[in-house]
Amino acid sequence: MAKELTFSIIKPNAIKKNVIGDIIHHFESNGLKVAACKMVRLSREKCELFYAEHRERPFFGELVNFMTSGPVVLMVLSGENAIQKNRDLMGATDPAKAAPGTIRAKYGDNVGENAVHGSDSPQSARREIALFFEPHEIVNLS
Ligand code: 3AN
Repeated sequence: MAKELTFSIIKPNAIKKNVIGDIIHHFESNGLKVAACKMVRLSREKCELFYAEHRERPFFGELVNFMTSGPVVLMVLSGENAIQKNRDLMGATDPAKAAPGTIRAKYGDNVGENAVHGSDSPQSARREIALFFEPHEIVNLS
């Protein structure tokens, strides 16, 4: 399996819990490396663009309100099978259904405020990374 890049967000509820370090530790201790990282407050425009595929869903407004309610940490993670590995470490979308020990089981509050985002496919990873990072901001880790 070749090295992959994936996109990760630590969401506002996790930032409030002061667990950025523990979440990054989940990644680093499971073979993923942080190839880019920044803390920002998302604009509504950028957030709506990011979640464009969910625009028609009933929870869209609530999701954008939450994701713009405080700072988030945006990261590019690098490693073997990084997209699936990150999703395994996050756990199910609904924290109540997430396997014990996963990031969402530990720090998710509900299906909306679920602590972390991770790309779900190589196409999404490419799109999401390009939305937030310039190529020169991503470290080439070997
Ligand atoms: P995942 O993030 O696990 O790939 P998606 O793509 O189904 O899950 O949903 C994207 C985001 O939309 C989720 N991370 C979550 O924050 C939010 N979301 C999904 N379903 C709901 C829901 N029923 N109510 C509120 N927010 C939701």
